[in-house]
Amino acid sequence: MNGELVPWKDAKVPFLTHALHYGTGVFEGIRCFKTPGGPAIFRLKEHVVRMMESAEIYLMKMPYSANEIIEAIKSTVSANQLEECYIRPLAYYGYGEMGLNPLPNKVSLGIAAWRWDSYLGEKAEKVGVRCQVSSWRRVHPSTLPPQAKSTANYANGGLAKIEALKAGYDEAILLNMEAMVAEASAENIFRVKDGILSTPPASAGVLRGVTRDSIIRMAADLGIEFRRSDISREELYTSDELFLTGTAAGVTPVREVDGRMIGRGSFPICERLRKAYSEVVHGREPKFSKWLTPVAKSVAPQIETRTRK
Ligand code: PPE
Repeated sequence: MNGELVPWKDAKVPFLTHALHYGTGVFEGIRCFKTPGGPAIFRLKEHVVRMMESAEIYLMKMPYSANEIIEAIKSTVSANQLEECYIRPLAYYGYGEMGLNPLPNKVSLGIAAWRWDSYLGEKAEKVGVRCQVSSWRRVHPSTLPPQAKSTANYANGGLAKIEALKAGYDEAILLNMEAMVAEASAENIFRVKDGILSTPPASAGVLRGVTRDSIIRMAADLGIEFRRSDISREELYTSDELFLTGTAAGVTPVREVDGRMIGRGSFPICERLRKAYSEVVHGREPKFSKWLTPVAKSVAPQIETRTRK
């Protein structure tokens, strides 16, 4: 929290924290994986760069440099002595002045790390998830910038997620204001048709996913033909395969959309990419080893005894 390692129970914020009231925070979701060389963080730099850009979009002055945040993330993981974990850095306007203008408030930065194994359910990556096309549209660039990973955007994804869960589905797919597919509530989406892989361009109002980018590069490496192109709602239904990608969710096939089975219910290209992704993140594919940042074994446990005033 703001440059100090503090025990989990002391990582508290005041009730009048600006971001809590007005959604004025930007964040990242990053994962650390177990590799033969010890724990390693996947595409750390890319995540931190995206966070800096999210802040820039909102004119938020980051209190630390990208390199300082990278170092802080590494020491948070190693202090928690976690071999595999999810990492959540959040920069937010803190307690200062209420009212819509966030600029008078100090920007704070916290980083948490914890074990977060399954996101869309235990069996999701193997058997696939059931999705609903949401009645909520993805935020439009004229209302909220979709490419900023801001806490505010998640009120939109949250509404879609609630609607999907209440209707008995696992996840929501949001269309943009042009009625083209944007993304799921917390994942990008890929389609396979006649052996060709595609995903909507950033201009469709999607977050530029780090997993999405990794899959695109890995598909090229595997010789899978790829196009960045808009996907219509009807093209969801006529896909041979659909799958979701995200840091939390990994690479997860979609079994059904709106109660319709996708393709023949098997997902060979998704499975190939899912396995390749697993090899890469676990440090078993030297070609992409530059994507992994090793974490020193441990600088803990002094955080157990330190409290913050
Ligand atoms: N779109 C959205 C809206 C999104 O939130 C995510 C990640 C992605 C796409 C995929 O981006 P990337 O992780 O860089 O491949 N969602 C994060 C938050 C999930 C949460 O519940 O919190 C994540 O997966 O970490």
